[in-house]
Amino acid sequence: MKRTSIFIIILAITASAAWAQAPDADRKKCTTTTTYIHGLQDNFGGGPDPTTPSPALAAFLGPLANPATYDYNAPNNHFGDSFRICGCKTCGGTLEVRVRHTNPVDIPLNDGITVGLAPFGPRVVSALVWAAGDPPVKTLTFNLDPAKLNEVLCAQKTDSPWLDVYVQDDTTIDYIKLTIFQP
Ligand SMILES: [Ca+2]
Ligand SMILES: [Ca+2]
Ligand SMILES: [Ca+2]
Repeated sequence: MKRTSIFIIILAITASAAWAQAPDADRKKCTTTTTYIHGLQDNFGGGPDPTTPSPALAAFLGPLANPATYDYNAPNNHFGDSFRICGCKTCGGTLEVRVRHTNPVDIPLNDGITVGLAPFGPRVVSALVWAAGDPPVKTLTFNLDPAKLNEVLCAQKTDSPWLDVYVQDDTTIDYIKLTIFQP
């Protein structure tokens, strides 16, 4: 199945909830909101949705067993996908990830999500995916700190830096929606 890659640029005055959380000074500097959606929003169905890892993430995932696409159901997997950002300077952003326990379930409570550039020195996000008592399907949302985001993106010294997302190892990803605020 073909990947869905929706690329929307909105000159944003209208505010999302995430936008409303940006500091006032940053909000004035950034008038462009870009949303990237990878993976079909198909509720984990319809077969696997492919990923497009950056060269650095592909090298990181290479030695790991059981690489995962979107909607990949088996436990003990390593999921990675990358987003190519237009320009390195941002006022922050948000990351939305639809997740589900794999079937069969294994040990999702120790699963982690990491956002940065493989092999993940500076990190924009480093967190557990699941908390005790969570339902087996949920949507994660992270606010992306602009200083950490700029550190990872601008260090690449390119107009099209990568942002890598890595999740392991008993979680299935339906889709990832990345929103970036820029001047
Ligand atoms: Ca699918
Ligand atoms: Ca696990
Ligand atoms: Ca999907």
